[in-house]
Amino acid sequence: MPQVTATATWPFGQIAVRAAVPLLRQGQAALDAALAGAQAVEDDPAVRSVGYGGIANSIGTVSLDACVMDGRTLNCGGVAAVENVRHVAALARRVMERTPHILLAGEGARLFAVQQGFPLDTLHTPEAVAQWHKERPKPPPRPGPAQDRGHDTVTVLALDQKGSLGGVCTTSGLSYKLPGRVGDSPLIGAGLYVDDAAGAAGATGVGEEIIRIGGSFFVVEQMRAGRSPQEACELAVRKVNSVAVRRGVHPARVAFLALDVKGRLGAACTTGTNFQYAVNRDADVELRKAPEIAVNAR
Ligand code: SD4
Repeated sequence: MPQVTATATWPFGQIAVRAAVPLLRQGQAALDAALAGAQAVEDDPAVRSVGYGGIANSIGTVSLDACVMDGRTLNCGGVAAVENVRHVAALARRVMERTPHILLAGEGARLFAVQQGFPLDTLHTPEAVAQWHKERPKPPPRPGPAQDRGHDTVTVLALDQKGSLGGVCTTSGLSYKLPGRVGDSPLIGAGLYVDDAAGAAGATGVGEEIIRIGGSFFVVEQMRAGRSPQEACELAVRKVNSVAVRRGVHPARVAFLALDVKGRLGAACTTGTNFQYAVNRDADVELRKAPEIAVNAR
């Protein structure tokens, strides 16, 4: 029986791993456990970049993106730019299970949430509103590279007792983004990709740079080609770096996290990203720091 594994992005990923691992140990499927982990972070008002208490866009609206993917079947679902729904990862799963589609956006996604019995909620906390007023950029965003003014997605990857993988990604996205902006996080292949035949990968950071290289799919395809999760993440960061140099916007802030069916982990980030991720170890959860790959690294 494989050793169950749960890993999640950033220090608040510890909340997700703590919620996911007991479920994996009980024999639950990887996707169920990853979703429970992601939801625990969505519910935490102290996490200012996911779910309830997320930082708002440029006009003060909290707009969430999420997706889920099941490595057994490649079934997947996502929701983008959704307002007033706290559990957007669970909503993404409903898209996967109860519609013929993969991605619902904006008002349609919110309507679907209501039809599915999700409560409509305010996602603002007094603390997040105060932070928004204090830090919001003046004047509003202009054309050019996406600005890194604060973000942090939780991506949870899990390996269950049957040796299957599942992944979930959920975020309020880049702070102060333009209304309607959608990042990598709800896009299958960008913010998340999971295939039992190759591995699971998730991304965090400036979504525009992740989408541009098809980030998570790229990582999984490197594993399919025989590379370790660590090698695969490093190659993806090198690719981001080379594109960022070509576009004159380096260093782009991006990180990747990967897990394969043997339970091997990989993680890497661009310089200055200071990416950490949580993983279960014995009875506890450990926080690890990913290597930073410099722009000119060979
Ligand atoms: C986005 N990738 O919306 C997300 C933001 C984020 O770590 O991860 N941050 O672009």
